[in-house]
Amino acid sequence: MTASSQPDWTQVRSQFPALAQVIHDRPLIYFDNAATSQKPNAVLDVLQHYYQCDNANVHRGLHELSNRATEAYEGARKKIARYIGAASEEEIIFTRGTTEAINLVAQSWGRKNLRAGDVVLLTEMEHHSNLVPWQIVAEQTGAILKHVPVTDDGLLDLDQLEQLLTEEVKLFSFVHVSNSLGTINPAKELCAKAKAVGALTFLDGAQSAGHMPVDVRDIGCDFYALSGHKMCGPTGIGALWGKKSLLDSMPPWQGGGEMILKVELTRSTYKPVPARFEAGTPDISGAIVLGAAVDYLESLGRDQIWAHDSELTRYALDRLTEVKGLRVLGPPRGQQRGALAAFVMDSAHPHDLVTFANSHGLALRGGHHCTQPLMRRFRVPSTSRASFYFYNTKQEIDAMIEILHEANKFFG
Ligand code: C6P
Repeated sequence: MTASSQPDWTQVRSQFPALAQVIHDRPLIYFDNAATSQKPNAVLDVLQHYYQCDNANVHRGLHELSNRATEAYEGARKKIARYIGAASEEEIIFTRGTTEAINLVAQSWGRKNLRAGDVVLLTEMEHHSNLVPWQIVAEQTGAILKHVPVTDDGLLDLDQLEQLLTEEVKLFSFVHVSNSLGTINPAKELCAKAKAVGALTFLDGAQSAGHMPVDVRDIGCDFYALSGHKMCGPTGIGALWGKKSLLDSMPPWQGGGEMILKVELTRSTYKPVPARFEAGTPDISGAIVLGAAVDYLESLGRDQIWAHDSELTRYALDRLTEVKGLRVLGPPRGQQRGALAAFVMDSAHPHDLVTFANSHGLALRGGHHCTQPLMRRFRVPSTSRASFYFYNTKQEIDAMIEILHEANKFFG
């Protein structure tokens, strides 16, 4: 495969056993990829191999299995570092996912550095996992939370951002790709603006890491978080990336085995990063399998995945205009957006629509998508969301459009 050529997507799809199912007498159409992606055989095989052959605790044993597990676990850290353009694998901390990565920084960096009156700047389009951890640390420290508003087109209001980015802002934490609107925020530009007032930046990469090329050093952020399960890896594993100098300056947020140098009855000293932030037995198999998912995505090509996802999304947005009474939230057609379309339909409540879709073998997500303030901003209780990945097809989108026409008839 050359840099510009595309993989054989039909063949790629055949590597995902979960997609070959029949649901309610129809072939499964899995359009809930923003919630979690399906897993290819190449990834599932690594999970099975690990437990069949290499299962042992890491960093502790001097026996063969432990050495193998440790090598594979630390190897996965290297793969993730390379995947997002980190300067070194020491900058990668394994977490349960994006949520835990944000909580780690809020409780470690936040509790150490935030003082009463300091501002943590967020946006109205954040997932709850980039709102609630800051609410908790704001209560603990007296820091103030401010939010960049969202325009009717689902974009960040950059004029307002200029007003909000004052020297009181110590951290600007924002989502790279919105899970509810599909908006792609101009991360590099926003990080440069934040840096100009001396603020650190945290980029929530839950919806970007698996879909588009990401280079954290080029973007210029200070922290980046990802969730393995949204990028062909397992649930329960993700990663926090942070600049080494910052991570070095941060205290541990959880204590236990493996993160210490020396323990006395009343005090302890801690290992350097990343071990300092990985207390207890980690999700060893999860990390190793996430490494396999990264290998898999790289074998397809990051640019190729992004081009294909974008093509599917453009096609879906065009075809959704044919459905009567349907309104898509987020950036207007023609603007680049993440691989999803969230919409409301005049004829049916999102929960009824998603239930109807399920009875036709179509997996959509209905709800507030953990962005309640954003739903309030757009005056909708919830939306239906179709989210795509590289193994989806235009034929599946055509089938979704037919199901939505049928839903219009059914709900009248
Ligand atoms: N969004 C969705 O269906 P975790 O749960 O830690 O893996 O990811 C949290 C998270 C953080 N930020 C963004 C932008 C996200 O989309 C998510 C997860 C899922 O949209 C589940 S609510």
